[in-house]
Amino acid sequence: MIKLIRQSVLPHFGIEAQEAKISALGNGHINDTLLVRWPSGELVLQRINTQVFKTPQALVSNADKISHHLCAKALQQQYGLKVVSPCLTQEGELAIDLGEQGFWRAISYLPHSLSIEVVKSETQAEMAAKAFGHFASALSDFDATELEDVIPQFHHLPGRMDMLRQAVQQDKAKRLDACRQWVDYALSQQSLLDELAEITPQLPLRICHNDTKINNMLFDKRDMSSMAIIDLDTCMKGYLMYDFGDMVRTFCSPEAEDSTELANVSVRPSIFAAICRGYLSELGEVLTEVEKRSLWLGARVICLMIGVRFLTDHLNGDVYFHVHREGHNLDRAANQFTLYQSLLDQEAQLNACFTVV
Ligand code: GN1
Ligand code: MG
Repeated sequence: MIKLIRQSVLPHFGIEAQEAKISALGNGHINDTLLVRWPSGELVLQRINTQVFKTPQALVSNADKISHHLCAKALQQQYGLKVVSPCLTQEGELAIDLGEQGFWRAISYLPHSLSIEVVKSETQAEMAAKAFGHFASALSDFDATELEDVIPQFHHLPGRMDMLRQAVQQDKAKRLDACRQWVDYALSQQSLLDELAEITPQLPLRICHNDTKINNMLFDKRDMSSMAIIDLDTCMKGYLMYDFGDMVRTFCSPEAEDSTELANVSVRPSIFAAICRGYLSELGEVLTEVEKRSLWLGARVICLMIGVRFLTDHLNGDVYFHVHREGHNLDRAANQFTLYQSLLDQEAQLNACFTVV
């Protein structure tokens, strides 16, 4: 891949291939992300996974529109974070389509930035939730119809449950027997679908980030202040309860998403409370009453749904998420179902956090 980048990608950005140092960046499960450094600059290069993002041109165009909007807000002193912007090719394009050899795009690299994988303190959680809330608030006046749905029905639990049922039926990788217990667990959570069907029609569609993982918020490593929200790949219209839910999912556990130390996987209530404080400090005035009530549901749906997605991919033979070991997707699913169960077990205590805010 490095040879291909040097020969066919870097020249489009006017970068002298021999002078460039290329290294892997981040922990994405879908795209390949690299940091390219050369004597007079640096950028982030990505090969978009076109099996997952079937309209990559829409993805780069969406991200471009969002970064324009945020830059305009920043100029009016209404957006206080840094913005990651696309780096155009020498031909003035947002991406390079090399067909079989990939769809490539570049974005600016933010010096002094730091991402974390596990939240260590309430302060980190509150700051990150505030940053994601600030991002959503800055996009609240953006015309949602301008963005294409890069992945239709992305956060759609009924559809994800159907995909799991189909994977079970096909059992393509012959792994069903060994994970039947988790399949039964996931399918037994049907009642969540009824709750969802009742509340969803009452919610406004807004521009959402749709991947508010802790490692998609950058800190400034010089003083650990909030720096930027990154990974605009799945920014599209949706329900903010899911952005809240993905923060709960990725901030609250003391273990990484794929840890097999299931005894340690649980929701830390103090971190949950910090997310509520941070997110609502930015969005308290923007959200409707029903939206506020939907946040608890969003947390449960997101945790269950990602478990369902990992389990489905395990049954299908690991064709969607990158895996780094045998059974990786099953480990992730078991971890996320455990986290989901911990949410259910602490319902009363966690729900009380909303009334304190
Ligand atoms: C994927 O590739 P990454 O890490 O940005 C996935 C998210 C999941 C996440 C799980 C397009 O995001 O939906 O929540 O993995 N992105 C896509 O960690 O499916
Ligand atoms: Mg992402």
